[in-house]
Amino acid sequence: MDQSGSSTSNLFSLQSHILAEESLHPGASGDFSWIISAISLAGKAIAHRVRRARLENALGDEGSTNVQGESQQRMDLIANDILMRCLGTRASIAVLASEEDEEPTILRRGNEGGKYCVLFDPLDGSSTLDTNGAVGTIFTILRNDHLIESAERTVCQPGRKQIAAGYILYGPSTAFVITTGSGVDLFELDPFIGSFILVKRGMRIPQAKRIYSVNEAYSASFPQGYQEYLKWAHANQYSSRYIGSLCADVHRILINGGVFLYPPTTSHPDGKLRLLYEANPMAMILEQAGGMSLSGSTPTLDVQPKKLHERVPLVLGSSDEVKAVMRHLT
Ligand code: AHM
Ligand code: MG
Repeated sequence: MDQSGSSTSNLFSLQSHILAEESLHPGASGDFSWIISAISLAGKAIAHRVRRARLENALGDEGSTNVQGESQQRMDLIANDILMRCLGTRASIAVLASEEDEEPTILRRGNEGGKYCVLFDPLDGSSTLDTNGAVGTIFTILRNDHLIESAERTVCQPGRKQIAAGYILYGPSTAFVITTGSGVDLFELDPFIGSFILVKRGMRIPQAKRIYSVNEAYSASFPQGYQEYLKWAHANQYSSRYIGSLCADVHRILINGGVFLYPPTTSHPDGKLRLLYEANPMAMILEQAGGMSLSGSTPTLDVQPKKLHERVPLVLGSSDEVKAVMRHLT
């Protein structure tokens, strides 16, 4: 693999990549690569279940709602269970927190060890599954602080403190995008050998591209500045692309450029997307790829979370496109 991201005949797996990165840090224990291997195992298992969801009659509502009052899809719960089972066995994890669960799961307390906390949205965009849409698992890894008693307060760290973040996109192929704070790398699952293979190293988002991605049907309830931006974009020959599944929309933007917006609306006055499970991991990836992410006028990564399931407005993408939105908001 060369720096431009073009393929060579070399095969480099996600596992080897993480081990190679860890070897650059003298004294690294290998705990971190165990966590990534658990997430990668979960990703393969979820990809398999997503592919067979209709055959297994696993689509549709479970009939329950999560803590945010949203209906849970059967596949949300299946993906959540797979992640819990894969990550729950890793000795270096103190706390797991899932968008689907009201409370964080404490695996280890105080001096029982556990250097890390892992937070995830098990199956983002699951409402598009019925129509064979692309969905994804979003994850982030934080350092655990043994001195903080409450698990909720432990994981309420600003996004700047994330030590790794990524997503697994279950589309026509299964893509694994990860950053550990030194660039963004893309792996694709080779289903024949069962490994995520490095296909692009050091991804860079195009600086500008006249494409916005927003649920425009809600635009009448957006704050004035967002409406002004959309008028300006219409007058400037922008295109629109919106899948309604964050991983798929962000993946397109990471590769092709453009801007994603989820502003405050009447039904979601703070925005819809969750700071800890959705906004922060995507913001870290976008910033590491040379893009930007803002929540209001604050960089998303600098927002101090107040509670586990907090929501924030989100504008992220190519830096010039995010700045164009901001010019209308201030
Ligand atoms: P979910 O976590 O319940 O799947 O909700 C998050 C999803 C995102 O993937 C997507 O960006 C957004 O909700 C779409 O919302 P809307 O249907 O309001 O446009
Ligand atoms: Mg989600």
